[in-house]
Amino acid sequence: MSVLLALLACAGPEAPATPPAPSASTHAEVAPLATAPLPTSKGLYRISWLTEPAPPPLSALFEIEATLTDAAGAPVTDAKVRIDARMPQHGHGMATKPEDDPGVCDASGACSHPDGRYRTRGMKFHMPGEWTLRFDVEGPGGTDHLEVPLRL
Ligand SMILES: [Cu+2]
Repeated sequence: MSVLLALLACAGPEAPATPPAPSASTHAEVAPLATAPLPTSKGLYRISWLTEPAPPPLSALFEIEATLTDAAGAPVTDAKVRIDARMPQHGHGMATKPEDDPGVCDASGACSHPDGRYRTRGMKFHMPGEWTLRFDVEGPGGTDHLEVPLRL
């Protein structure tokens, strides 16, 4: 058994002796923003988000999953979250029309978002440069929004 454990331990990935060289990727500033919950403008909610794929590609479709909580960190399941992106310096938005997933809906048309997760499909950053990702929230605590600057 100890031999097997030793073999398994040896099979694990080894830590690189030197850190990888800085990537020349234009996405370098996007990925770290995707994990930490950020307070919305008025502080009513917190939003964390990730893109699929991550980091978001240039000139290809991607999706965003946002997790919405109240200021105390409890998931908000019955809000509406609209996600959009613009290039403020160019005065234009996306060329695609993103669709916000309605969530889980019952026969009466009432929808909810289990665990406070909201998904938007059909996003595309069609130009490199400065983008602003915007989340508009209509929830039980009121309306609020979050803007996140990104550079592609
Ligand atoms: Cu542009």
